[in-house]
Amino acid sequence: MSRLIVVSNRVAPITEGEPTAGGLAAGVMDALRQKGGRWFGWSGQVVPDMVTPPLPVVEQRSGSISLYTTDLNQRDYDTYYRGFANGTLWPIFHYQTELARFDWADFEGYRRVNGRFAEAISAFMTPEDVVWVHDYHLLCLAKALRQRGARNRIGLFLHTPFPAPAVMMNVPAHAELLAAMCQYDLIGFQTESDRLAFADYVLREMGGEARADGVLAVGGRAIRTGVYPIGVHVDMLRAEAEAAADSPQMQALRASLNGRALVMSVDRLDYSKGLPQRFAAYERFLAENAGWHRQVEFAQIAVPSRSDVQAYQEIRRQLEGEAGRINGRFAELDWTPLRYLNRSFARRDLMPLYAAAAVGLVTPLRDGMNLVAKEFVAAQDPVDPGVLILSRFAGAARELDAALLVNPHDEQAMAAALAQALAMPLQERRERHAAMMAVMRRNSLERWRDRFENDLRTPAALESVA
Ligand code: ADQ
Repeated sequence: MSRLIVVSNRVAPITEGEPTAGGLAAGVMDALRQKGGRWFGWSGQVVPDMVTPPLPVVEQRSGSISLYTTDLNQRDYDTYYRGFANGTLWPIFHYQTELARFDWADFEGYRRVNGRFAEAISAFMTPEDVVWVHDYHLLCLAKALRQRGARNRIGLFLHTPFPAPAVMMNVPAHAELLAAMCQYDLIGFQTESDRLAFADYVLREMGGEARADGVLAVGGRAIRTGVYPIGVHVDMLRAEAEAAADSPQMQALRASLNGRALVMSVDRLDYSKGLPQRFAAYERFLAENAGWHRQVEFAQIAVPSRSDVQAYQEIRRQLEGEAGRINGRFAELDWTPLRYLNRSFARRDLMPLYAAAAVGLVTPLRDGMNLVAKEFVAAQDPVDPGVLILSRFAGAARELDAALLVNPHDEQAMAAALAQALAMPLQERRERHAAMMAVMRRNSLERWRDRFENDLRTPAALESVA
């Protein structure tokens, strides 16, 4: 079978003997390990502009896998990563049009870096290789590879949502961007509504045609589209939760909770995750349910990310203010209702925390999938499971419909869901948990990876487009 080349903005570090942390990294690493392959991406390092491209590509080997990384210079980082990818596409793809900024110079930088990646990949790619590209940073990569003569099968998996055409069209470069996406052979989405939004654009704005099996014909090309909800390693997560259930950290937590119910949230600190709305809902819950005072604590773990993008600095300030205000309003000398932690946790410490929580509060305004929701369910003890409150606007809500589904803009409904979750009888908790586990076992991480890879290797015939 032909070799697999994976391309993503960042490459996960290989940590010998340790399972890889996040969903994307774990799924990709497994795929590469099984068949051998290569993974290309940015090293995470930014070098001064006087270091001029092409920047060197560093190869690191681990068994059958080769990792290739390259640095970015400051100008490329500012325009491609901070500018167009995270200042324009991320907010637009999450329907936050007010937060999106656009500058043609950023788009130019985005195209340039996609071109540089293509240049570097061309140096080791053979005509038989199959290329699996990840996420919104690299929408123009297939086009850049084709401009360099590549006729390989190239697929894109989009981890984020894809917005409705009317929202996408806020980006002045939308036509060029979508035309570039149509140079992929396969585009995978987390949910059917993301896939339909993309198809809608291709049909209405580009004069494409759709076939029942998800193939789109446009500009003389056949593009396969499909839905591949990303999953988690359910059994491994539960094992991790059990293994550390009595760690010193967990003993300390239990002692400090002193029998109070724990409500848990874990996110990257991102405006798409709905944290201000969540804090407001918790405040309302406390205001309306005096009986729960001293009986409950809400722990929000939020790891700072993209902190050099202005919108991220603003949301961080806002949350610090809100956390202080809510505690100021309700706290007692022996009770802190909201614990706000601005740091990352190792996964082996996170899973027992999830398991110890009575409620997982996962309420993004928009999310491609949201793996925290799946990790929370997987980590629970099936005999006495916690309750998941989940935003309807997370991709995960399609599968995890046995959660308490909420609209994150509906403060009243979220406060009511908290009260319902905290009081939910054991039998109902077990039933909801079992239903969610059954779906997650079906849509495993292996299945996500295998289905995408198989479809990528299977060409879609243009002739049969009706
Ligand atoms: P993210 O937006 O990063 O991912 P998510 O799916 O929740 O969101 O994945 C985050 C991962 O990081 C999880 O594995 C979680 O455990 C971990 N994590 C988050 N906060 C943490 C913290 N404070 N400390 C330690 N670990 C933390 C993007 C898309 C999602 C999509 C994924 C995968 O935005 O919608 O689900 O890719 O496709």
